[in-house]
Amino acid sequence: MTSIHGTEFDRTTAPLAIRPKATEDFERDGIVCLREAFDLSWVQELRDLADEMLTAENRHPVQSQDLAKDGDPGRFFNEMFIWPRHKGFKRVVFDSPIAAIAGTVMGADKANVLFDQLLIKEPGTSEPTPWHHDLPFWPFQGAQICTLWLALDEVTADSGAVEYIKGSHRWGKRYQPTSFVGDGRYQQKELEPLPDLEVMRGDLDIVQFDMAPGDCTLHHGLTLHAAPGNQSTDQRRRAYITRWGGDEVTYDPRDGTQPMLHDPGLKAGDLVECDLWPVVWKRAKR
Ligand SMILES: O=C(O)CCC(=O)C(=O)O
Repeated sequence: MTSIHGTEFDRTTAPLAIRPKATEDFERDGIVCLREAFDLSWVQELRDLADEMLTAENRHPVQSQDLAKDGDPGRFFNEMFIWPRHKGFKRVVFDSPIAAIAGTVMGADKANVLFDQLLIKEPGTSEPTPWHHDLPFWPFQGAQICTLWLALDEVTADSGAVEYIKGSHRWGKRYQPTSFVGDGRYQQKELEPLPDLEVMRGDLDIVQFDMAPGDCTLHHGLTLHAAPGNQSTDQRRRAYITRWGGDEVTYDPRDGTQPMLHDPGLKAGDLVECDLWPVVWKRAKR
């Protein structure tokens, strides 16, 4: 047991917000939204941490970027692999219910943190997040890989809520990663190009959630998703995003994947379990 904000908290137990159906929905649709999954004290802590990162003077040369194009009136801030570099984020990863939620929803016996990320779209940001699915960006293989997207603000379609194509994790496809900075830096020749999903939109089952601070979504590593810019004039869109591996996730270093924080010291095919990708949660014996 860990003591947080004066209350005893067992972080091996996922909160009640995880409906028994959540794992079923996640498996079927590749996306599930959990309401009130995080206590507002965690949300406030993360808001403060996010704002600290926004004004940090020494940005990481690789893991930190401003993604909005020149002339965009807003700001699209991206920062990755934060917890290994910042004890405030480390506390959230290890002491909040975040790992238990990810592991429980994936139906896994354990959850390893792969990396964390802030994606912040300030009001007036026109830059959309392009359609993509996550797994081809990363040097991992496995069926239990997911992303937890935690809303730190009210999120609506207007302020940049993410859209997800339900069931796309079961299409049996792996598409070329689409670089968020708009170049072809993550080309992998064995992958097929992403079809024009905007043209196909009418035939797709697309879901988008209005979210309150503390709500989160979990999407599968192969679920296709995108997000509009933040068209609002005064509503910030701060998201704290964590990436998780469950059971039997292995290391698959390939050309054309996103740079990790450092060499994990693993061989191809090794289970993803090391200092960079530690186990944060284990299921209590069933
Ligand atoms: O927040 C966004 O704009 C996109 C999120 C995303 O691509 C992700 O969570 O993998």
